[in-house]
Amino acid sequence: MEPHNWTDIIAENRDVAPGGLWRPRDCLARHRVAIVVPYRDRESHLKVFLRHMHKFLQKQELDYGIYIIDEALPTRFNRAMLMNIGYAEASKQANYSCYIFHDVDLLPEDDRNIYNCPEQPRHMSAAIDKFSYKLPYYGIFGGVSAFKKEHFNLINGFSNKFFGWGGEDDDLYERTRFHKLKLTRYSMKIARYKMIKHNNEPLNRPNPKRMTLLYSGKKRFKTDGLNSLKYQRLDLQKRPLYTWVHVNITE
Ligand code: NGS
Repeated sequence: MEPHNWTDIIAENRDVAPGGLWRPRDCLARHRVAIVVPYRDRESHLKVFLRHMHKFLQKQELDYGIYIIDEALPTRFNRAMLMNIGYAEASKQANYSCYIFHDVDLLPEDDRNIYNCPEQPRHMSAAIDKFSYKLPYYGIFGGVSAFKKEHFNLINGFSNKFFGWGGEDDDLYERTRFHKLKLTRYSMKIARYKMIKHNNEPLNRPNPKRMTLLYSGKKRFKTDGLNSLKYQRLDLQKRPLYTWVHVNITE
């Protein structure tokens, strides 16, 4: 049994404009924030995510839009490439100054976890319940990360080469360091997230080449990323609670 149906979730969020856009009515928000979510076949997560996120972001009085980047079958899932596509597609829709790259199964727990982009890139999901709210290793950069537009451009976005699970976030960390940017985090009390439970996906198996790609990544920072991004946009729909971008990519 599904805990919520779309009709109810849409009804709870009447203020959200088509495409999943919202802005405060009585003040001008300082930041325009695009939330970019890589996605494939996780409808039950998406419902929980949207219910949580619209309320959460509105409390922060942000001017935001939610972009769900849905990868068509049969290509292996490429989380990083979907982030790059989300960046490119959201940029065509509005003049965002801040991009938050967000897994669909992570829910921020603390209202002090402000979804803006500070001077330096921020790893947002430092304390996840699944890891007993501890950081698994210092350079971990997966889950949720925030970049100012200029910084994401500077590092040439994510690599497009990581198909399957793992490594793409470590490569992002290396790109960030290489460009002399500093990874920042909120305190572990604030950066708390709940992970929605799921079984490991058969379509997102660990990529056996991820270590090789990671170790040779530096050679490709300049040529593999936003400037080499190729995809086919199959559809874009401004759905009631999010902008849906359906894309085809090839390996
Ligand atoms: C590392 C992966 C990262 C991943 C992290 C946490 O080993 O991509 O585990 O994963 N790096 C490589 O595989 C090279 S988690 O336990 O959250 O699924 O983000």
